[in-house]
Amino acid sequence: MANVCLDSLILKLHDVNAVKFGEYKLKSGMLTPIYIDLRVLVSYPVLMNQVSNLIYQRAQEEGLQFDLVCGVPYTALPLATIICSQNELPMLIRRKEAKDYGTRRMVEGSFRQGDTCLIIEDTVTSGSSILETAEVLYKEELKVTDAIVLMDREQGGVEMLASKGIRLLPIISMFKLLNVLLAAERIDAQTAQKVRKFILDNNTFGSKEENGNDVPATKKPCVEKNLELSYADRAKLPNVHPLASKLLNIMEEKQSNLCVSADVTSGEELLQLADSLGPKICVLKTHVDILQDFKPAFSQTLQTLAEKHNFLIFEDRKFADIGNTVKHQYEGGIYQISSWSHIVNAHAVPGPGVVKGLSAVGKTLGRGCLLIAQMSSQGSLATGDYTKAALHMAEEQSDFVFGFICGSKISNRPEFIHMTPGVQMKAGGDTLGQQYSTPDEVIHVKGSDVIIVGRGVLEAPDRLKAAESYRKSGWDAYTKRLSQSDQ
Ligand code: 5BU
Repeated sequence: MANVCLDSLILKLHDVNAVKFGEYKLKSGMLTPIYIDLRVLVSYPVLMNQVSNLIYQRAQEEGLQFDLVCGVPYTALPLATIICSQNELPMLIRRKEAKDYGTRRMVEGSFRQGDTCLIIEDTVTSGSSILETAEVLYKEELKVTDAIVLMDREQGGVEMLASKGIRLLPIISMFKLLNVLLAAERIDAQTAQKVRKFILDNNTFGSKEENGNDVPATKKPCVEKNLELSYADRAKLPNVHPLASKLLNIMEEKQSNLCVSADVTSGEELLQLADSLGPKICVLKTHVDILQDFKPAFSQTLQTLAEKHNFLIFEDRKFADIGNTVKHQYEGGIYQISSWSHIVNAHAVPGPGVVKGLSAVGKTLGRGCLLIAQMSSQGSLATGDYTKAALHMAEEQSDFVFGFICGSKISNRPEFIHMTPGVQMKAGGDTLGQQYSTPDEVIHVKGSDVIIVGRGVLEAPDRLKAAESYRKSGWDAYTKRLSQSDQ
């Protein structure tokens, strides 16, 4: 999505008083220095179309798969209508109250059990309105995996919904809005700062007034704030897994949250990559079973390079069998993965036994495991309840599981590390279902900790230069996230 286009949209929203600054008293009695009221959009058809196009464009860029669209009543309802009408998509209407006559349906429109519904929203504070709508849809046995919002107040909605298995994709963040209005001299620096502070100090659990307006209902301490601890502070947490602590310290020291996925088929090339990119990365990820020439000496040299450049090795083996089998797969065979890879990952599908089996081998060696809670591939089944189950499994076995492979932050426990594959400088995908987000989206918007980049680096004309630019983008996104939570 072109920034220019977003910038001009933000200015237009300001023009039509959809964004107001001053002192506004909310229904709760709380005073707010910013008021967002997107209900006025219905009076500006050109703007309505523009916003609807942006929302649909976002769904396409993300390669979202869905059968139906539902707007959160009322403000997002006409937006969903335009999107569905222009793109010939079936829509659902969620009733706020069941009719007291006739069918008593809470959801109007035709659908089949198991259909996936994309939710559209105008403004998100805590995410509770989206969740409320999702819960009505769940009762009808519909699936909800993604939601798109025009304006994110950045008060915890993305994280709250992620913890419920819904990925929220914001188009305009509050901080972006402030920056654009400040640059255009629509507001002064003092106002921008005041609003930033208000937003960060108030983890408002947005409730929708009957008229559909987004309001902070109660003031709660900013629970999201402690999630914005620095990597170094998280490394010192009492419950942190020793390997997570080591990784967080490496990240801080090398100013790198970049994991390069060294998906090459020659052992020699992989070792060369490890040596040349070593200074730029915190983790080197391997798929040892794609090497044509694996020899035990390979893993020894790789370990030496990991020590030399201070990075961790992550064999992306994706264990997915019963405990007894994964124990053998991890320890034995040709690769003897447990002897050289600091980190491995596992699917949650077999249940807790898979972690128990891996832990029986790896725990005494100081190894750790990431559970695959979500995947970057299109149509992945690791969503919703599955993601929640993986989260629960990790919490139950946090002496060996220290984090997740996921698309966005799914746990509020700062000792868990979130690592995200499917990253390139430009959002998009490949022809085999891979889907890409940008480093900024992954780290700053979605709250993950580590970007995993394969072809973005491997297919670049100069791999070292590409690794440096991913390192910098990932690190800048992290410092941006931190500085916003500090203000
Ligand atoms: P890419 O070249 O950046 O698309 O490579 C991504 C790597 O991450 C590749 O090794 C995949 O096997 C790995 N991966 C992924 O892309 N998506 C996932 O959900 C998981 C792993 Br789990």
